[in-house]
This record gives sequence, C-alpha cells and structure tokens, in this order.
Amino acid sequence: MRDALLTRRRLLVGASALGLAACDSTRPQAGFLGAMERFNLRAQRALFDPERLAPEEPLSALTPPEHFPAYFISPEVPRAPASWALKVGGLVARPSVLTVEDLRRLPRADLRVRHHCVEGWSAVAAWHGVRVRDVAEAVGADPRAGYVEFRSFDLGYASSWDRPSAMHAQTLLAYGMNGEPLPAAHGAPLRLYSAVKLGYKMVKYLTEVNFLPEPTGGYWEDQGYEWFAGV
Ligand SMILES: Nc1nc2c(c(=O)[nH]1)N[C@H]1C(S)=C(S)[C@@H](COP(=O)(O)O)O[C@H]1N2
Ligand SMILES: [Mo]
Repeated sequence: MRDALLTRRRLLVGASALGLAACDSTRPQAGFLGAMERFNLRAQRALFDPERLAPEEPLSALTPPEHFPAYFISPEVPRAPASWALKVGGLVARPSVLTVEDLRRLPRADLRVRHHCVEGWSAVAAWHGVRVRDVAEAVGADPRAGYVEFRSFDLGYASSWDRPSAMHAQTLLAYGMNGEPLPAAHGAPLRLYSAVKLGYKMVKYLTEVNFLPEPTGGYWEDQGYEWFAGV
C-alpha cells in the first residue's frame, strides 16, 4: 500500500514537471498537453483521500478581513436580486429551491482553513455554512451523479467538481464569514468554500448546484486551468 502510494506520488511529480516543461515550450503541443492533463487528473483523483481532514488554522492566523483579497469577474461587485434562492437539481430525487433561511436550518459547519489562489496569494478566514454532503442528502442526490456543477450570477462564472471532493466534510455552501453574514465582495448570499480545492474552484454568488453524470467545464477550466485543482 505504502509502496503503491509512493509510486503514484512519484508519477504525479513527474507529470507536473513534464507539464511545466510543455508550458514553457513555444512549439504547439496541445495534443500532448491534453494527454498530460488527463494523466495528471487520474493521478490526482487516485491520490485524493475523502476522509483526510485539512488542518484548521489557529485564530492568530486569521487574515485581517480588510486584507483578504476579493475576486469577481464582473466589473462591479455582483449583487443578488431580492428574489434570490438557490436551485438544486440534476439527478436528484427532490429538485429544490432553497433560501439562505432554508440552508440555515440544516446542520451548521464552520471552517478556518487557508485559501490558496493560483495567482500566488493565500489568506485565512473563518467560514460558516452547510456541508454540500448534507444538501446532497436533503435533495436525494443520485449515486450515478459523479459530478457536481456550481453556477453563479457573476457573469456566468461556474465550476464543475468531482463528487468525492464536493462530499468532503470540509466542503461547504457558506453563508457566513468571520462571524458575519457573507459580505457581497466575498460571494453573498452564498458561496462554495472548501479545504480541498484551489480558490478558483470555490464558486461565489451561487445560483445553482447540479448533480450530474458527467463533468462540465468552468470559467478558468475552459481557459486551460486544471479541472481537478486539488490543494
Ligand atoms: N463567481 C465567482 N466566483 C469566484 C471567482 C469569481 O471571479 N467569480 N473567483 C475565484 C477565485 S480565482 C478565487 S481565488 C476566489 C476568491 O475568493 P474571495 O474573493 O473571497 O477571496 O473566488 C473564486 N470564485
Ligand atoms: Mo484565484
């Protein structure tokens, strides 16, 4: 078991190194990169441990809220319409439309883990919400839905996740940050927050969560960023 894991880790490192070399090259190698991305994806999925919890950060590690960067692709901070509610659909027994009040009635979970953005910054906040796995149970998500798609009202920003990462105990639909309702700059009224993915997978300004049999793309994923993007 240990040997198998080490071998897989070595393969992953090798794949990343080759991937980087291919990126630096000026020769067109799209086909090769596609194959490497597929290889890297298989390796990352094999390495992902759905039971392993990321360490919580101490209170002293909290980033002063005014220094926590805020990203959105819209030219202005996206604002939810007064009629906002989350649609949960796809392969589910009970397609649902949920308000934040509905979500607050489900078991609450809190997380204080580091946020990693591919642009090179990281920051820490406390996040409050409901586990995606509890929402999946509430709507009766079909086991054949191996993927979960998250969509937003921020110019259609979206991302598609593998089900094990979405069902991880540290993957939340967050309605709160640092003990307050989620600020507009950070995705109000509801965003995805997780200890197991890079920043761009954590869709803010959520409108829809869909349980699907196939992966879909995403805003950055469609521009060549890694689809799995595990931390
Ligand atoms: N709707 C939406 N979600 C998004 C983004 C975005 O532009 N729009 N940016 C992503 C990126 S790249 C990061 S690092 C985090 C940033 O979250 P923050 O603004 O709370 O720091 O949100 C992610 N989710
Ligand atoms: Mo990011």
